[in-house]
This record gives sequence, structure tokens and C-alpha cells, in this order.
Amino acid sequence: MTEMNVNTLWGEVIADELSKAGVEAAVLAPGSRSTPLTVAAAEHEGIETYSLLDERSAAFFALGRAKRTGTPTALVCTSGTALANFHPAVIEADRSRVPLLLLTADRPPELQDSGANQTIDQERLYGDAVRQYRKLPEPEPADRKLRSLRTALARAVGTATGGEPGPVHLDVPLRKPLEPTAGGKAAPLGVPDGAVPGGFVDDHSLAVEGREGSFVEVTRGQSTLSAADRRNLVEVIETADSGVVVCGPTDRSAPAVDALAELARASGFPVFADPLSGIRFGGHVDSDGVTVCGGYDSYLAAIEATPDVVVRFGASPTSKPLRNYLARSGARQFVVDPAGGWREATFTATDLVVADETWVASDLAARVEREPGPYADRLREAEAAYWQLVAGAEPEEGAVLTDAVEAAPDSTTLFVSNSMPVRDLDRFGRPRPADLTVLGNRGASGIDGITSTALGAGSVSDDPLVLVTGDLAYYHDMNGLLAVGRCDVDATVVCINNDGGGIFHLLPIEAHGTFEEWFRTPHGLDFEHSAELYDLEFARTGDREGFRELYADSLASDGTQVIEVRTDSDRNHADRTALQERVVEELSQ
Ligand SMILES: Cc1ncc(C[n+]2csc(CCOP(=O)(O)OP(=O)(O)O)c2C)c(N)n1
Ligand SMILES: [Mg+2]
Repeated sequence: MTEMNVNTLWGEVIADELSKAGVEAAVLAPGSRSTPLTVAAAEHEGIETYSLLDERSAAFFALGRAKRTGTPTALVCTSGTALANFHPAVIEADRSRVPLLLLTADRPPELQDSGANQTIDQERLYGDAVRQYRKLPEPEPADRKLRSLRTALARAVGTATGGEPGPVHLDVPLRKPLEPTAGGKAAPLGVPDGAVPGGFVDDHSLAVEGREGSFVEVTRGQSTLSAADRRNLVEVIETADSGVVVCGPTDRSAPAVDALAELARASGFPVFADPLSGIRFGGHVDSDGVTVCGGYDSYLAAIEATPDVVVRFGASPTSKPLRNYLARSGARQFVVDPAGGWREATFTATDLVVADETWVASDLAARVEREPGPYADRLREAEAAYWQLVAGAEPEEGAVLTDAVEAAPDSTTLFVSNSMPVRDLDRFGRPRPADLTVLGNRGASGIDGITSTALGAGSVSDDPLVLVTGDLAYYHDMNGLLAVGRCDVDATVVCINNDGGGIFHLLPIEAHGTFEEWFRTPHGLDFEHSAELYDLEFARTGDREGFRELYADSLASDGTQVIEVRTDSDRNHADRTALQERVVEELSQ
């Protein structure tokens, strides 16, 4: 111990402090410069480590884990292009407010701009996508430097999990020797070679062991409202003729489900629950006095009545018809956002309430007294009529989402890809009083990293993991499938293969001659080979019954199965349109 090298010491302090500050897991991508960080994290008992080889997939895996747990996942990579491969996941973490801690190993300052191998300018590589960037101090066995290091790490975790959670980038300059050998090797020209003086570790226990808990305990207050502002809100809600609560995408339901249900009961406002809101599914659905609406994406076009008060939580809803409906309502719209962010791109919202969502919902619920009224009745009837009408009439791609939700065991993690899967879930995922944790990457809506994010989410939960993805999204992240075996995740991967991007049928470009080759981009890939490569079970079906059977079998068995559902995007587009017309026709009054 007394001859420990300075990088080993640095790595151990970093791992120790991160663990004490609340980081429970780290995803490590191999490389040389990051050796001290990797060795220390791998050997730290309090940190669960995952080894993934491709930094892009590794970062999305870390993102998924952090999404599922709400706690920050650390990521470690070497210098050079490695950290650029973290970038897509960093962007998604920023936009969807997921805590990540990026530790990127770097060359020491004297090697910057020198032509040294694998040396790039890593400073602020992620720009504004991170909540904080900082270069850590260079390793040195000195008390003050170690205290500075621990303070920086504890604060970094506090920032990543703070008022607006998100990624934090710590660049870590490291000088050779990087491997965990004791120092003391003769150094050329008398340059220090990283030896830690004998006795340093024994004499500097505060720096080496830190404090009992985090070196700096970050305590953050909750944002609330003044009595006058609360009275004002209560009055607006109580005097509303008609009103709704809108819950947009969030990774953990915000407000907490109980508070939201209380607010719905007290106000008589129905709840439009985005499939990624944490509110679409759960015990509160069907409970007395709570109307959770899930079919709005389809039936709002048939509803003339509009609300005059809207209370909005979470990010902007996935459903465009819902966003348009709210915009045309002319309602007083309160956007509740504890971080004071603006996530309402029609710019028709009238009030920004900067306060904790659960606090706001609970506080309102305790004060408001209002009867539901005819508007709520109208929505409740539409919701019931809609599900009756579409049952069994879903287009084949929509039916996959209907069945994926209905047959999911009570307590399932369901991850949905962007493009049509999340939209079909919005339209065909019927609210259910079951514990379904539904996640997606809606922050920046990329179709990269979907599989890895899902597997990362599945790695921390004992409930079954279901991923429903499109074929292009599946193709994008086939590397991510390595995590199945390497990180021991069981999953049911449902790939809706319509041979290209079915979503482009929704765009006017469909009518243009370039549509097939440059937009829908059929690829003709046989994904069975991908399953074979990663040693996964594979099955293909083209009909609803076949899917239901394969899905049930997969959920009842261990291991990971890839279920490919072959569909025709043209036909699905036509079927969606026809069904939509029927819904509007039958639900208009
Ligand atoms: C990284 C990235 N590249 C491109 C896009 C644009 N994009 C959105 S949806 C889509 C097609 C997705 O196809 P698929 O996953 O098969 O789903 P489908 O549209 O067929 O439902 C594309 C290319 C994107 N969102 N993200
Ligand atoms: Mg597709």
C-alpha cells in the first residue's frame, strides 16, 4: 500500500467518492488511458460494473439504467473518439433529464496539441448538453488536491441529480504509468513517475478514505408556491367550466401517482396520460373519481368541446392531435415544471409554475373542491366508446402494441422505440390498472441506442423487460444486443419489421418519387442473423395470433427472444387512416 502509484490512488478516491455520493453503477468501455478509473471502479465493492465494448451502446445502456432507477450511472472511456461516441446518449440524457456521470480519461496538459496519439481537444466536447463540465485536477499525492477532487465529485453527483437532472462531464487527465503498479521505476530526466511517497496513505486517512458519507452532502430545497399564488391557482381551477390535467413524458411519474389521483378527484378534471407519463398504467386507473384517458390521440378530432383550464405536467405530449387540441382550446394553461424549463412548442401555454410537481398536485388536491361537470362526462364517454370501437379493429402494427400492453404481466418494464411504436402505443395502449413502467427516448427522439437503453433499464429490474422497436431502430443498435449476454439481461425484443421507416408515410414526401429510395429506405435485411450472432432465440410471425403465442411464450421463459413481426407499412398506413375516419365518424355527436 505504501508504494501505491498516484493514478491508482486517484482512481480509488474517485470510485470511493462516487459511491458515497450515490453512484451505484458504472459502465466501462475498454481503453488504456482510462485504466486507473476502470480498475478502481471494477474493484470497488459498492459499484456495480458493466463492461461494454462500444461506447455508443455503452452510453445508452447507462442511460437506460439511470432512467429506470433515477440514480446516476457513471460512464468511463478512454481519450480520443471514444468519448464522441457517448454524445448521442448525452444529448438524450440532457433532453430527458436523466442523471449521468461521464468520466473521460484524457492526456495530461503537456500532451495537448502535440500530435500525441489519440489526443484530441476534449474540453467541453458536449457543449451545453451537460449540466456541468470540469477538468479534474491532475493526480498528485497532496491533501488539498485530494480534498479538491472529492469536493468536485460530490458536487458533480449533486448537480447530475439536481433541480434539473442531467449529464455531467468530468475530464480526467492522467499521466503514465496507468496500470496499478507501485511507483518507483527510474524516471527519465528526473520527471516524477507517479510514485506515492511511502507512508502517505497511512498518514492521510481523511484524503484517502474521505468522510463517512459523501465528502460534501448536497441538500436541495423543494420549490413551492406562496400562499397567494396557491389561492390564485385554486380559484382558477374551482371556477373553471371545463378542465383537464395533461401528463406528458417523464421517466418517473411526476407528479407521483397518488398525488395526481387526488388532484384528479378533487378537481374533477380528466387526465390525458401520455404513454410515457407514468400515469397511463397503474392502480389509480379505474379508481373512483379518476378518469385516465388514453385514446385521445384518435378521438379528440371528434370532440368539439374544449377545456378552459389545463394543468400540464411533464414534457410536451407525444400526441400531435393532443398538442393541437390544447393549442386551439384557448384555455388558460399552467405548465408545471420544477426546473422552470419550457416544454410547450405551440407557445399557447399562459402560465409557467416553477414548483415541485408532486407538491403542487398534493397542495391543490387538499384545497380544491369541484364537480366534474359535462365536459368530463363527454370525455369519459368518448374514452369508453373508443376502446370498444377499436378492440379487434387495430391495424396490424397497432395490434402489436395493444397486445404487448394487455398481455404484459402486472409489473413489467416496457420500452418503446420512437417512430410508429410510441405513436401506436399512444393510440392503442389502453390504460390498465397494472404496474407497467413504460420508458422511451423522447428527449431527442433518436432511433439510435434504443436497444441499449432498453437493456440498461432491464438490467436493474427483476420484472420482465419488453422492448417494442421498429426495424430501422433495431438495425441502428444491433451492437447493443451484446449487453444481453454480457450484462445478463433477459428480454422480449419485439421488432416490427415493415422494411424501412413506416413513419414517412405520414409525411407529404410520400407522394414524391424519391420516397422509397431516400425516405422509407427498405433494406431487406434478414435479422435472424443478428439473433444468431448474439446467440438469441429468434422467431418470425406475420399474424396477430402468431404474435400473441410467441409473446406469451417469451414472457413465460428465461433468456432473450427476438420476435420479428413482419408487416406492410403501406397497408398499415391505409388501415390507420381508415380506422381514424371511423372513430371520428362514430364518436362525433
Ligand atoms: C438517429 C436518428 N436518425 C434518424 C432519425 C429520423 N427518423 C425518425 S423515424 C425514422 C424511421 C424509423 O424506422 P423504424 O424504426 O423502422 O420505425 P417505423 O417508422 O417503421 O415505425 C427515422 C429515420 C431519428 N429520429 N434518429
Ligand atoms: Mg420500420
